[in-house]
Amino acid sequence: MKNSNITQPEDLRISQIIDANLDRAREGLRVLEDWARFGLGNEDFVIRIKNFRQILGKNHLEIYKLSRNYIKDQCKGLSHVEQINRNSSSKIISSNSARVQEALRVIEEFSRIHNSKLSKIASEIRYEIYTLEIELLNFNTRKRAQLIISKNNLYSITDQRENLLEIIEKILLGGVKIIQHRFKEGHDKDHLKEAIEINNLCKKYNSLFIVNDRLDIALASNADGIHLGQDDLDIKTVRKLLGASKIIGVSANNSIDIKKAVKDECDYIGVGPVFPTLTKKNKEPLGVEKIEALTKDINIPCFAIGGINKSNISSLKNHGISKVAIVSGLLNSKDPKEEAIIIIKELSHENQCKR
Ligand code: TZP
Ligand code: MG
Repeated sequence: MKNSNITQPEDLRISQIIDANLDRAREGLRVLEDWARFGLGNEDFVIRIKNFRQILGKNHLEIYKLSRNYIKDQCKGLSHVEQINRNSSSKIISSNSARVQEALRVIEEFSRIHNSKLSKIASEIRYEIYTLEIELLNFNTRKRAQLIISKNNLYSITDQRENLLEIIEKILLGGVKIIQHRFKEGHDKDHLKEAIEINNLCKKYNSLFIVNDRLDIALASNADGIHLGQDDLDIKTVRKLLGASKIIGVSANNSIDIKKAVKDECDYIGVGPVFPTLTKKNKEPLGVEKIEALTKDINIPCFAIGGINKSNISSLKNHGISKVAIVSGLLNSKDPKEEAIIIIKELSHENQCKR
């Protein structure tokens, strides 16, 4: 051994423990790395995880490998029911981060006397894995939400009315996967209560719950994200306060605001009003051509909004617009579930448009 700090452990059982745990840690890291690479497409995570794997690889000395079969492992092949329950990528991230953390702790303890360098490395990487785990989970949550936004073309926005929850449930039953809670009047404590109720409904139907304007209500109701207007808090401030796991949507109605929202890394944009609407009376409609021109080169999802209902969707589709956000067209419908089904079908790919 070149490094004079490293001595043969006095007991081969210790070498065997270190060998097993270096394997364990490196395997766990490989699982995380492959998810970062193929599941998240995130190069930064891949580089960080690969670096940990390589450091451990370099420190996986012959003396450890040679002790691999010193004592026959009686526990080989033992599994736990929890392993079968890892049915989501988040659970896989958590369990493999724990696997790496535990293995590193064992290495840290058992190498302390004969290989202080390895012990220190194990301790340092273990702390970094705690942070990495949270970052991966946050990124994963946001990725999932982004996927829902990119795959779903109908976005339903609420207004304020008595039987709102009942209607929302019907809309969710119709297959809508994105709901925004929008309110302009009333008391905050009522808004929060309603937000929590809508969020629970959304979770029941695997749908996203987004709060309009209000960061406090979004945080307190544990919404999946927030929708900001041009006069609300800016994206960067909201991202800092809301964290990396949440969605931020922005209303932008001109090319400058749209470009700024994209640069500030918002997750989607609402553009409108397309048509005249009673829901936002004092805004001049932009028209379909203008919305097409504003959104055609934007590489994040753009939802047209304002005065949209099942009878004017074909004119949007003729201009290549296939994502819409609707307030009254769904809430005022006699049969919101059926209305949602019809609109989703109209917007779908079978009903092809230019892009
Ligand atoms: N932003 C631009 S238009 C609009 C908003 C919030 C209101 C859309 O409501 P409706 O009832 O779908 O026309
Ligand atoms: Mg607003």
